[in-house]
Amino acid sequence: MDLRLFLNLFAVFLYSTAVIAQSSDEAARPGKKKSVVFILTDDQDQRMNSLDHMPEVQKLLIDEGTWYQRHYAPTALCCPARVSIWTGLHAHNHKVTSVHGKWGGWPKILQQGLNSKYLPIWLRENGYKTYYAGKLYNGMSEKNGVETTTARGWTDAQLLCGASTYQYHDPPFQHVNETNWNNPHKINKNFKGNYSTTKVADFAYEYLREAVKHDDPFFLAIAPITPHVQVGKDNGPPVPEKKYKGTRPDAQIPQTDNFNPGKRSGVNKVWHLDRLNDQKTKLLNEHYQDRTEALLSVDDIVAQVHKILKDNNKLDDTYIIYSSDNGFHLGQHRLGAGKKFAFEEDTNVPLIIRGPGVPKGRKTSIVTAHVDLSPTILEMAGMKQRDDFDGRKIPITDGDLDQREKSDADEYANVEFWEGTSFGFNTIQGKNVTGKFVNAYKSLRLVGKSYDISYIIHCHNNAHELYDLSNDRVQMENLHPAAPAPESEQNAFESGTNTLAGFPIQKLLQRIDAALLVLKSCKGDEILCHKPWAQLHPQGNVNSLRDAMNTRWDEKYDDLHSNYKVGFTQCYKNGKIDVEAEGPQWTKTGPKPGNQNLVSFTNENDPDKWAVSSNDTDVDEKWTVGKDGEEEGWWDDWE
Ligand SMILES: *[C@@H]1O[C@H](CO)[C@@H](O)[C@H](O)[C@H]1NC(C)=O
Ligand SMILES: *[C@@H]1O[C@H](CO)[C@@H](O)[C@H](O)[C@H]1NC(C)=O
Ligand SMILES: *[C@@H]1O[C@H](CO)[C@@H](O)[C@H](O)[C@H]1NC(C)=O
Ligand SMILES: *[C@@H]1O[C@H](CO)[C@@H](O)[C@H](O)[C@H]1NC(C)=O
Ligand SMILES: [Ca+2]
Repeated sequence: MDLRLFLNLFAVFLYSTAVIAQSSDEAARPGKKKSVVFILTDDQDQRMNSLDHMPEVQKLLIDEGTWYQRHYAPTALCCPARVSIWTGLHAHNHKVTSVHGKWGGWPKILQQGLNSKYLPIWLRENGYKTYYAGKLYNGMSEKNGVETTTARGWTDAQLLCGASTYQYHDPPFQHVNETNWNNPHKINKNFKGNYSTTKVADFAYEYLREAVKHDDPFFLAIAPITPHVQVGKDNGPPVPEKKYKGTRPDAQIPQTDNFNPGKRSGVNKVWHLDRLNDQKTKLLNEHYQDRTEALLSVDDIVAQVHKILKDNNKLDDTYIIYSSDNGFHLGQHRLGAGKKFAFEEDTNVPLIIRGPGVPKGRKTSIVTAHVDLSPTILEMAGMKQRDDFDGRKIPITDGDLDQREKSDADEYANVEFWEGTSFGFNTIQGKNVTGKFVNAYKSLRLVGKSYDISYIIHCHNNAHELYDLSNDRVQMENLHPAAPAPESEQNAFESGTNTLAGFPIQKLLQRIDAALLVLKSCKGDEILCHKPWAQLHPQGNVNSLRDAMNTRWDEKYDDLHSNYKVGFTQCYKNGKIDVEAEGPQWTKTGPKPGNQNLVSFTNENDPDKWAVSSNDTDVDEKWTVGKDGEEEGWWDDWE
């Protein structure tokens, strides 16, 4: 199988917000060092309703805390997403774009200096005890030198490391503590007979029981591989714990309009996919059941963590955060099992927070993203924000949530992706699809008072997607003027849908393209990732899409758009960040011309031609399958 990597640019999510001082409730005031337990699952969806099948999450977190229903993974892939979580940086700034090779995984993290610039290091400086149990990053294997240099910053950690990280039985851990970051223990492969999720849980409970004995504040991360597919040997869906196997025979992929739809959707290869046959949808549904059953072991963790905190009178003093590194799709848009797309299934992930001052049973639709988690945890620890953070603290009190919800100017999430993707589960015109394809893109989620928009620009063919999620929650109708259409039919725009939320689509596109231009280049305090309009209108009189749509700005955006379009001049199938190939950039002083000779859009109906029509080969790419088994694909797009 062709293992060259693609760059997937997942849109980074940003939101512009009015500069309103956040009212700090007691619980969140700097100076109070609260403890935090962070439960991070791997590839858990929100859009396929996985949380509905987790009764303890419902009872102890959703009913007792706040559910952030529009929380996004800025890059829908384990390693880039996790680095964004732990550093507060978008992938275009931390530069870890892949799970392996030259572009991602452990070696890249070390090379970028990120092992000494992430959350546990900062928390320790503030007197925290820091603990980790489970999978931290990808590629923490012997091959990549993890036995000499491992993760810093943990008081004590049991990290899933090495070739069998994604095996549900006999999990391998590396024991790390504060004295051995530079000469850690070897990976212990002898947890024979143990089930990965319960072993992670066991280590975590040990840490928690130790931590609650002391007055020191603590941070504990619990990161099982659940419900990631099993990789290495017996590749396939996640393996539920024995006691849960077969207990959820009725769990079913939600039958949304985008589930194996009769009509085509998306762009490029996705547009060309054949509808899945019954045998394949049955496999996907079995996969869904395995995910559901595997997640019950995580549900147990939620219950036990809650119990330990409660028994030790720490519940009122400790936040519990629950999230997943990226989402997952199973059959939506005719895709197989996987992630990496800008579709909501892949990018919109669970985030629930409970703890001191956090409203109970509240559901909020404010847009938040993984880059916001480290800022939020620093706030919980009573620490100052860092200048280079791309994210910002999430409101966790009624007052702050009200304020953010009221603001019309708080609307962005930016998703980006480098790398490629495969379609091994699919056929096109009856033929199996082999190989990996360019899947680099930039995308924007934009949510305001009366609009809910998703906008995606792919490298391949310069294809654009534009969805009105208020009417089309599952992204079936591409409203872009150049959207593909079935032969001899017109696309939605051509057949008369030329407004979105009342805005003329042509004018809307100029504005959101400009916002994305800013966001794809945003950086810490220099170019705020949540205030694109402030860059575009330094006079300060435009704070939202609605403001920017005012006809008085038509000429400005006509002009800007004719000179600076978001796009790519060359596509890569791997994680290479080639700024020169990423079109114009935004800088502190305004737009910077890039090569405008963008890969041109062709609505190519011949899939064979289509597959080779852009220059999608990176000649540098010599990467081959790793020995640690992490890279071996399973059916479609499992990484
Ligand atoms: C760290 O691990 C080593 C090796 O087991 C052990 O000797 C040492 O006591 C541990 N240090 C702490 C602080 O737990
Ligand atoms: C791990 O396996 C050992 C040996 O079979 C067993 O004694 C122990 O209870 C298991 N631990 C967990 C958490 O399953
Ligand atoms: C296509 O893929 C299916 C499923 O993996 C396989 O059974 C079949 O043999 C393949 N067909 C060809 C022509 O390779
Ligand atoms: C494709 O890329 C190769 C290698 O970089 C380059 O030599 C070639 O000119 C490119 N072709 C096109 C059509 O851009
Ligand atoms: Ca993942």
